[in-house]
Amino acid sequence: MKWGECMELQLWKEILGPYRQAVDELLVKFNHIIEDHHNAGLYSPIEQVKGRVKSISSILEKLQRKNQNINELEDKIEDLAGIRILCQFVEDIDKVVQIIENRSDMEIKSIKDYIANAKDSGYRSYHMIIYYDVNTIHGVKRVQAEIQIRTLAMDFWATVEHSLAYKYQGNIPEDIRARLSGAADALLLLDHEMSSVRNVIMDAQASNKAKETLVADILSNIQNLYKVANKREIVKIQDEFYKVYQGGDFDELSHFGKQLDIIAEGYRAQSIS
Ligand code: 0O2
Repeated sequence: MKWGECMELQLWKEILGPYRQAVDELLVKFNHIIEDHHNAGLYSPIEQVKGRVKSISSILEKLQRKNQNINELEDKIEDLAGIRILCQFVEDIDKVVQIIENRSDMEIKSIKDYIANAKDSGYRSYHMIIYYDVNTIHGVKRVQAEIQIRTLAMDFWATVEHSLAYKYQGNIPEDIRARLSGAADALLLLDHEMSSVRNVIMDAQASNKAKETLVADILSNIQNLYKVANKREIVKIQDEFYKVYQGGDFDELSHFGKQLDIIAEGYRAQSIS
C-alpha cells in the first residue's frame, strides 16, 4: 500500500471513528433495554439488536448513486451509523418507537414509515434518523444514526432481497421480483397471524423468563451459602430446591426463593455483626 492510500485510510478512520463509537454505545443502550425488561419480569418489545458502520465501498457507491460530493458525506449520508432493532410482533415496533421518543439521549430528526407505506419492492420497515452525541477526545460530536425497526419476518425478507439486489446489481429479474413480492405478501400474513396469538405467546415467554431469573437467583444464593452455612444445612436446602423445582409450581418456587433470601440475609447480618 502506498503512503497516499495509507493516509486516505487514516482519514476514513478519523471520520468514521465517532460513528463506530455511536454504534457501540447504542448497542449497549438497546441491549440494556432488553435486559431491564427481563429483570423486571416484563416482555421485551426488542428481541434483538444489531449495528454496523457503513463500509467505505458502500459509502462511495451511495454518494455516486445520489450524485453527492464527498465533502458533504456526514450531512448527506444519514446511515453511516446503522442500528437494526428486531421485534417479534408488529405491535412491538410502536413500543420501540415510543421508547426512543422518550429518551433524552436520542433526538429524532426524521422518520420513514415503510410499514404503513411499503416500498414497491415489498420492503417493510420503520426507519428513524436520530441525532446522537458522542464524547470523543476532541470533545462532543453530534452524529446522525439510522435506526431500522422491523419484525423478524420483515428482516428475513429484507436480508434475502438485499442479497439478490447485490447479486443482480439492483436489476433483479422480473420473475424473481414477482416471487419476492409474493413472499412479502405471505410474510405480511404471517405477521398478522402471529399478532393474533401475541398475548398468549407474550405470557408464555414472560413466565419462562421469570422462572429462569428466579432459578438463577436461587442457585446463586445456594452457591453463596456454601461459603458460610454448614454442609448439612446446604444439602437440605438443595434437596428441598430440587423437590420444589420438580413440582413445577411457580408460586411454590417463588415462596422457596423468598425463604432462601431470608436465610441468606440472616447469614449476611451474622457476618457483619
Ligand atoms: P445498505 O447496503 O443496506 O446500507 P435510498 O438509499 O436512496 O434508496 P434513502 O433515502 O437513503 O434511500 O433511505 P431509505 O429508503 O430509508 O433506505 C435506507 C436503507 O433502508 C437502505 O440503505 C437499506 O438498508 C434499506 N432499504 C430501503 N429500501 C430497501 C429495499 O427495497 N430492500 C432492502 N432489502 N432494503 C431496503 P442503503 O444504503 O440503500 O443500503
